Amino acid sequence: MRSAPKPKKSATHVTDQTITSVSRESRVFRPSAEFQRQANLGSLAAYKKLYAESVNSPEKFWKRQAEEQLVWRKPFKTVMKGAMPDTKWFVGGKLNVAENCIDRHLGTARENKAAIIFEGEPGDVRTMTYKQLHLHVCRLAHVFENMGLVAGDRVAIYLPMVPEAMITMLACARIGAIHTVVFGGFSPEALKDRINDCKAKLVVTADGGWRRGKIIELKPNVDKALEGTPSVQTVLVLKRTANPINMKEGRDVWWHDAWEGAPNQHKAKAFDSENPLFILYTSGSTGKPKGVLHTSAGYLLGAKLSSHYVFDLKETDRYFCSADIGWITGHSYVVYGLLSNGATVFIYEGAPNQPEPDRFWRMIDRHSLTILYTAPTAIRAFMRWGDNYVLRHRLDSLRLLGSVGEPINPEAWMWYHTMIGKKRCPIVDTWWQTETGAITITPLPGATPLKPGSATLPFFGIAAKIVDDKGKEAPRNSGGKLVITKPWPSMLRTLWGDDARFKQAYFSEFPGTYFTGDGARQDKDGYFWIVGRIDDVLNVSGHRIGTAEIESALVSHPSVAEAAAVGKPDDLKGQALVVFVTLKSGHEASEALKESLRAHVGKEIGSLAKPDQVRFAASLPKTRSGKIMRRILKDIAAGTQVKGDTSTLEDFSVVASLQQEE
Ligand code: 6R9
Repeated sequence: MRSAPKPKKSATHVTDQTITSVSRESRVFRPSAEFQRQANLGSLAAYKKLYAESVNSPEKFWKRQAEEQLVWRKPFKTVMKGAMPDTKWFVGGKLNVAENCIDRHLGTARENKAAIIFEGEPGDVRTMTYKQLHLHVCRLAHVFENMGLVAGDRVAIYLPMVPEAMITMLACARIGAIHTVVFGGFSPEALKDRINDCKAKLVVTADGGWRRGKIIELKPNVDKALEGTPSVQTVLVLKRTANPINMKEGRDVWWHDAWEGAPNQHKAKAFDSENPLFILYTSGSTGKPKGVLHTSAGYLLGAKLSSHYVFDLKETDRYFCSADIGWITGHSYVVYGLLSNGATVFIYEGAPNQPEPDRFWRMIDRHSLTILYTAPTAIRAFMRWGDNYVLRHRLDSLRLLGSVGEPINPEAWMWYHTMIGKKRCPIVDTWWQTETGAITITPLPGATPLKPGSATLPFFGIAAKIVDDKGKEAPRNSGGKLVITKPWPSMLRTLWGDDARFKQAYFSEFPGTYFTGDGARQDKDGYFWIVGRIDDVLNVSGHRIGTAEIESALVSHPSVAEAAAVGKPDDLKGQALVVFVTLKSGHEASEALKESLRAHVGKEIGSLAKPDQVRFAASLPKTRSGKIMRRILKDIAAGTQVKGDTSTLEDFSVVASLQQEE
């Protein structure tokens, strides 16, 4: 294993720069009395009291929450055991996660309530009640068992955003199989790597999904990936588009065939609190994506409790989260957190501008949706498409808005607040990560005064701090590294198959403390202002992309000698991806080669990782020990003056020649 590099010096200076631009923001928006009156938590004092208990007496706090929020088959004996990072939660307890999301609502007033409302891109709508969802999940659980799947087996899910994606996750949970959802935009190569890393036995996919009026060819991608995946025995294929596909005899099975005759009641087994629930791959600063492992009770409790408080869930809500289930937001805030609370979840299959850029607003009015949770990159796209698309619609069913994935710039916040929320809806800017499992720093909408651009205050149980490079708490208003000093129930347990990398990546910088990889500052009121990644991870349109993954994809191209990937500030995407490439001798720089390199990265990783800009260079700036100085390339990409210490640069003329190009 390669060890994670120490965060670069550049981090601090980027941090400082961005801090000045957001530190001018001084507007405060208090919750309205009307919202407060109906809120699940209606005052800042109430938040402070519960928060203090949650961090000062975590065992007492989490015991009560776990008993109240979850349905246990066997009560736990010990709330938490062992120090971070090896803390075990709710030891001795047994439960079934799917039962906690579905069966608990049966026989109650929720039984015939809509669990899922689905709108396909072509406009088809399906509603599924909790009772119907139960029948579907039970049948699929039988299908899985008939295929010979047992608890602990891995299942890769490569599906469009359709109810069956949620059903598949829940059927895995029901039988104790570990799911790993791979976003449909990832390439066959990326899918293959993930399947091989966790040795999945089953792949669940579809004959396609709709996106921008076209069919996403999921099955051909699976066929290609499976040329190199010896662990896979079966592929279950859902018919969604009736797109012609090849079915491989003895391996591929249609969902509707397997389903035929499967009983619609299924007796769920109870599993230990720490039974693995899912693996989700996410980019790190070195090497291949990391298989973040989440377990059952702690994860579910974090997702459920945060959904209740952050989205202020009420029985009558109709909640829309625009994230795909391929990301952690889709896991915690489409599936587990919402269904365990018995909420109605709206999901949409396609693109936000299909057939026109008002699709979201049309759906909000059509289905009377009350909560919208989306990403700043989407909000900035809506702004760019123009107010007229919004003003055509009433949007009067909305009562709460959320943002996730990257820092939201105050301008986008204000637009979201005025144009979408009509100044009536609080905005919850939720900071969290694949690794934290659940929302970690966030306003509670009936309690927390909002400041545009700030994720505000820590959620219950989260001991968040800003520290300097030595781990000492940073003074208010000075930038530093965001860490969490105490364990919390929904934190990741390890990286699949690589516990050493888990400890190295998150706990080596400050032993005993979780390092988030983000830079941030806390203002005089203790509010957190997140700046962004300070490691070699980029955030392009809210998606995490490791520079190491991009670089290794580029150097696998026959023309490329060396490559360096950096982010460049971008009005729409947050960060745009710029790559600097040196060529092997005998290879000529050309526009056609740029295109072929972009396509190559798309093929290796997926189109979400295609560079926005490819720049050819004679050589790359390096330290005397041979390390590429990415912070210099960052300045060059942004077109700003090269700042910071350049004394370790091996050859300064490289910088001058790079600045001249392009
Ligand atoms: C949930 C999710 C995590 C990284 C995280 C940070 C950035 C997420 C944010 C935010 C500022 C917010 N991030 N939410 N930055 N404000 N509200 O996005 O998980 O894909 O693992 O990304 O995203 O940099 O470290 P994940």
